[in-house]
Amino acid sequence: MAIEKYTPNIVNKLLARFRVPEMEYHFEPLTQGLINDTFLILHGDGPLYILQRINHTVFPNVEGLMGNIQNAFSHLHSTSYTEIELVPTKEGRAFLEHSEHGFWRVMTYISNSTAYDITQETGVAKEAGRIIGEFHLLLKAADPSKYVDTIPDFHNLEKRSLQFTRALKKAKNGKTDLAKEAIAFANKTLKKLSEIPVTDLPLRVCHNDTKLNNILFSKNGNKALCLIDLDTLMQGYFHYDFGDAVRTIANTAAEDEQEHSKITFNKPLFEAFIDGLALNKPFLQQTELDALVMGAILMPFLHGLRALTDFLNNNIYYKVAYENQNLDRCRSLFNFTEKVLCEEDYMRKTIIEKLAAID
Ligand code: GN1
Ligand code: MG
Repeated sequence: MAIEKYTPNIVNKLLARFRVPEMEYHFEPLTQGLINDTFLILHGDGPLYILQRINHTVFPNVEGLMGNIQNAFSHLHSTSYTEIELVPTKEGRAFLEHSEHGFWRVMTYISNSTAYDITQETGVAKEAGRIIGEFHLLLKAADPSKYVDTIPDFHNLEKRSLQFTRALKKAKNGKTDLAKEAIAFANKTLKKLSEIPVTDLPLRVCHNDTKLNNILFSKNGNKALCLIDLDTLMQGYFHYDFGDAVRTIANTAAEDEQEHSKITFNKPLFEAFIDGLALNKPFLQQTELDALVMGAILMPFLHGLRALTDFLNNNIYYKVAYENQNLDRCRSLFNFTEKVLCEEDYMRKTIIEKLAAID
């Protein structure tokens, strides 16, 4: 159901099923996410918790998903990484399964924190790189095979391509006409990407959704604190996390920006991001370094392709604010992909300069 349907009464009743002190709470819906329903829980002026309904259609294995998060939390201890805690239900479980309202969890809110959808600040970009590096460094010890696939083939281009082709076959002419240019770009880029050989990459526990607004920063001082939204935490390759970060850090426009002249590949932000990553580089192997440029192309393209597929499927996956929003997202993401494609040599050079010199 739409997020507005959760009345204060329902939210309070759900919250009361968790081990939180009994007092007066009020809440604010947080509407940035496209999948889950999220509420900030406050007491007076102070935000204390995040209460979230896990979208069970998108994430059928909630038990496995929560197990992944608990497992990862056991590795994410460091003085330079802020820990988020899961608040258990009164029965001691990591999540609540409610007969009417579905699956819910509660996490502690990190006080004086903030997140950015986009940034112009190289300091923010550098910190984003540092914290993603730290996240991977800490999870280096984790065994990927112990993590369930919360969404199988999430970043598998071949599977995403099949879903796209299927949607294309079923879509009405009006839709395919409107998306004509995007469809042509999708076909051309799918061919190009399938020709790039990628071999011998180590499987890691990845976040798989490392867009900038999934990084918490301190409100004053712009220190990156930690990564949030760990639903897609599962096996993956490092270039997924790299590419998804680049798509939202080196691009200073919104994901669904309709004015394409505002979409740019910003070199100072890209370089700052790599500088931050370099602070924690010991976890990266040569084959992974070699795949980074491909990751920076793959991820915006893959997201654009998914948005296009959902547009053709009549918006069955992502929340949309208006009918053609998925097409706008796709066009914007494809436009950024084109701009990234022009910077292949520059990215390769920068990566070698800043990351490859093992000292
Ligand atoms: C979805 O709901 P949110 O914003 O956390 C999507 C991500 C995309 C994002 C669009 C499970 O995440 O892959 O990056 O929308 N998550 C899933 O930016 O599909
Ligand atoms: Mg997410």
